[in-house]
Amino acid sequence: MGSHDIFVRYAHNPILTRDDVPYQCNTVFNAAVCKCKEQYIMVVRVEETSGKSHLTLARSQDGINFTVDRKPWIIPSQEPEYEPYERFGIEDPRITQIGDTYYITYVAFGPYGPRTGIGVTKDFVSFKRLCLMTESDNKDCVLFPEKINGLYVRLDRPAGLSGKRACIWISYSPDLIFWGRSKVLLAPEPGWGSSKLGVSTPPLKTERGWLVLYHGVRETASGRLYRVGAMLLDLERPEEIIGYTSDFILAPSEYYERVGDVPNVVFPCGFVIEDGIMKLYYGAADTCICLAEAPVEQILKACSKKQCH
Ligand code: BMA
Repeated sequence: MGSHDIFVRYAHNPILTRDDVPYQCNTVFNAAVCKCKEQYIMVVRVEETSGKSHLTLARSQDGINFTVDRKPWIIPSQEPEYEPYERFGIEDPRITQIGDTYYITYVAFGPYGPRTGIGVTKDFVSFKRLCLMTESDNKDCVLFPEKINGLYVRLDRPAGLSGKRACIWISYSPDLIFWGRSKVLLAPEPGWGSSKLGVSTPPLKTERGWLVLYHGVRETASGRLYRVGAMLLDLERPEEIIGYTSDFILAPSEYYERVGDVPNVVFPCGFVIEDGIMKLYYGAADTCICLAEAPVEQILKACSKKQCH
């Protein structure tokens, strides 16, 4: 079995398209997911026909058939603290559950560039913003599901050299507001993710370490290719990579991943784990939402490459 065969796609992908949204929009993609009170909850990025995005909720009993809310959930804020930074939209959410609280990180997009916002919900009804936790040109931010050595931990992706060779970084915080001890975790290497990297899904705690899926971008003569790899981080010292995948583990190959508003993109933002299986939800070609499954054990096994310093 090659590492690109680890994930098995749901036979009737895509599971969500704009036709499932009860109001006018251009596309749905890049959705975060979790389970809350036995329901699957998806926080979906909806791109409006204006070109701006907001987040809306979709709910399901089986993780496959989702019903989308009749109106948007998280829209750009009008509060002076946020308005200039969310003016162009809200994109690419990730969910991290800590206790009974769901933390949602999202890309706030505005005239000064993309940055990361974070807010909380307990019921997927109300949503309270906590802060904008990165400066601009920093996105793909995920929060660890517990404090490590007394500190919150996040992974993110500052743009790097004008967006070229952008790396995944790690930072720590006592309160989710003030962040520091930032350092590079993983940098692009020649190969499938040679141009830039970014974290895809929030860290999953396993006996062997924190399992994190990330995307690798390769610039080609006909545009960017977005593919997915995985890395395993030390439980106590998450800035240490135990191993990562030498090959991608998910890549555009199906028609719905190859053709759309942005072709050749698979972009996961969340998963649900059931009986040792990762149900991975991903945006395809920036146009629809798909599902693929893989045994967590197989993904862990594929994280065998050692980092050379
Ligand atoms: C990234 C983000 C994602 C998008 C991807 C492919 O930079 O903007 O939202 O899915 O590009 O277009």
